[in-house]
Amino acid sequence: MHNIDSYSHLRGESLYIDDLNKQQGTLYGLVFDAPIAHAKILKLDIAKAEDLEGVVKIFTCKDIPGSNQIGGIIPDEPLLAEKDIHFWGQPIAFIVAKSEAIAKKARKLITLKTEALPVVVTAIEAFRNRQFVCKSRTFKIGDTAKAFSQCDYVMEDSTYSNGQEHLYLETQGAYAVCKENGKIKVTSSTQGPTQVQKAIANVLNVGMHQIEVDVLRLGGGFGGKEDQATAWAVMVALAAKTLHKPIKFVLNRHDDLRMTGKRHPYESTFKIGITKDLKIQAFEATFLQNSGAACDLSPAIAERTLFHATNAYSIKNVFTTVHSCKTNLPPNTAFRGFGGPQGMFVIESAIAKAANKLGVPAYKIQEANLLQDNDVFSYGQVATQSEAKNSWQEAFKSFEFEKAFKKVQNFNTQNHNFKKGISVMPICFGISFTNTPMNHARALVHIYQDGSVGFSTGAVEMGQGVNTKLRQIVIQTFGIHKQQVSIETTNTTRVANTSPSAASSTADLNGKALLKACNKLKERLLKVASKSLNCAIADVSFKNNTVYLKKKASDLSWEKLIQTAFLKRVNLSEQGHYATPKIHFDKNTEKGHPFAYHVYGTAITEATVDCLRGTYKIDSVKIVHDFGSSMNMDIDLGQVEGALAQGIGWMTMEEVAYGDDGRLLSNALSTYKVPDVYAMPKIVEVKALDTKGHDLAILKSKAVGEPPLMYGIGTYFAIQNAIKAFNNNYNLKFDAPMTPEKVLKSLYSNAL
Ligand code: LUZ
Ligand code: MOS
Repeated sequence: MHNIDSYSHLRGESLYIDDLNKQQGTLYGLVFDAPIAHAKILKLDIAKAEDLEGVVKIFTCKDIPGSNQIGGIIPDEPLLAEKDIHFWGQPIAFIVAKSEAIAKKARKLITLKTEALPVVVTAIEAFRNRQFVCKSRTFKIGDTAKAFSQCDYVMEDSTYSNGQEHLYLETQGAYAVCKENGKIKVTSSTQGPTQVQKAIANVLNVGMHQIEVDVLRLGGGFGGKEDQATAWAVMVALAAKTLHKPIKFVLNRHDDLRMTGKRHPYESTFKIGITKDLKIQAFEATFLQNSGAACDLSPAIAERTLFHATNAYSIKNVFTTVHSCKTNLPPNTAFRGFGGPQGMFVIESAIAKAANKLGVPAYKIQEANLLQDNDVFSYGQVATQSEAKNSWQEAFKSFEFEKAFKKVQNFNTQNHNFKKGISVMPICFGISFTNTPMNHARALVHIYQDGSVGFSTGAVEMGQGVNTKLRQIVIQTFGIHKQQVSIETTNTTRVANTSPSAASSTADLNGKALLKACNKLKERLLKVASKSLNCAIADVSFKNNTVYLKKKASDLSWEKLIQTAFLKRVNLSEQGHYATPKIHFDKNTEKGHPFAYHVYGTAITEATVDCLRGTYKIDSVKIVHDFGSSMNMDIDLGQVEGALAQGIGWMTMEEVAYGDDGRLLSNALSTYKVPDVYAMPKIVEVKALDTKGHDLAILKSKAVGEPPLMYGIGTYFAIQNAIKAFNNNYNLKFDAPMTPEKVLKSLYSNAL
């Protein structure tokens, strides 16, 4: 089935916050933010700005009726700064005016006197100062010290991976309107409607029942709207409540880039121990996460780094620690992969380092250590239905790896100014929120008298196609036409207490809740049908809008059946609740079974480096991916290709840059390069691994949002291998992104 949004997307008819019908009298918001990264506020003067014709009110922390606090995990993040500024772009005041233009003028009239404090922008500096946003964590298994002493080779090095800007096409925004009796409705571009509802209630000091949050769809999220859509929604709600007026606020791109956090940069060190037969006996890593100025989702992201620190490998002795370092950057946040990619880059770097030392291709080491059933992860979960070897072998076979590897070697002996590199990147990604209590969802289904169906879940559509998958579930269960089924907006008054649409789990959690609701209705309707047709329930089924009797169409149509049920006063509405079974995790022992299942796959990447210029082309990425039993290959392929592009961007070109003063330098698309169609590999091939799928995946169709991003890591090592082929004296560096500047330097580093 096509993505149900493709029709309106293509015609420009899909609605976003900026397209909503505005009520008469709508006012416009704009944030006045900190023009300095770390300081004491001496004096904030809004008088002149407030006097400007058309300015209605300027809100500061003093205008907050409840708690000036929007921190999700830890309450360490004020909505509007009070006495101190902790990052450049931190919201200080919220201007409400009759037009955006007036609000912009007013912003220039606000003056701020500050006393500058020392600015920390790197994780290492914060680490040395012992500045953290939360507790450090360690996962360990076996005895690394003992294992290292028994290894033939032990290597250590450090790595860096930079942040990444989400660059959702739709910037952050929200629209608030007043309803009767003090209630407020906020339409928000958020992945987490309940989170927004809760934060608004807290800041306004009202119950959550006073606040309705509605989400139609997002123009992209990628994690950037899991936590960080909240502030703007709270601001418009605060203004609406105070002024009894509708308030709209959509950030312009510059403001959005400056004020919001990004993927966490990581500075890491590793130590890897390996034996002559290429077995990785021990692995240690210390991850310094650049968390920014507030906690946000950093602890959960740090945790996922540890969960994925050994990627798709079985390593018996592991000791990994992560420190969430507090810096004066905007709070860094969720981004597709959620700390997993940062962890995987380090183990892949360690393997590349070991391979270089041993004089073997990295794939030999990777291959010798792939995860098998009954292997134990450092966090205690036992691997089952591991597809690490299967996807690896399938990729080698289908894409003729040995041949391709030799071809690259031949090319390199015959060419001097161009060199090719090839790499293999296996992935293993755990599916579930690592915070076990978040793994549940609900759905609400109404069958109307005419047989059409409307349903709601907690899932937020952000381009990933979840609405299409959900609609498929209803269509399949009732055996009706797709035109008869529509999905409603995500709304906190219809489906409450939702987890954010995140962790690749949205279709699994909401889909399973929906399936349960549909099955309850179906059971009821089968009874009605069996009575009408005077036959056993077991003989009845629904297909092609018709009730089937023992595989033959009866003359009872779906519509007639629904009418009959309605007249018999059968309940045609139902809700479903799903909580992932089997999962648990103990944060004291750091052991458990946090993931419903893992997603696997293997990517083979080839790149060509222009050794005069330092530029490169990704020739091909060929992937065998574990979709389980895909319920929608069109959508799933789109997810794999999109995630790959985003992974390649992170690894090769997207360079988030802050000055030493904490100011964002890469503050526009002229200074921040995202992959475009020319940056994509000339060839992208994706082959589905043939498996039975997993029972805890929706209709056995595995989660697909995040895992394929990590195929992009292969690009780094393909380019690095090409550099090695050109420059014998090159000392491997693990410093992502691998920009052409860095490639050029590496090509000629240590040259005589
Ligand atoms: N969000 C979250 C996530 O709150 N917990 C997670 O485990 C997670 N994983 C991936 C992406 N977002
Ligand atoms: Mo996320 S990184 O919001 O799944």
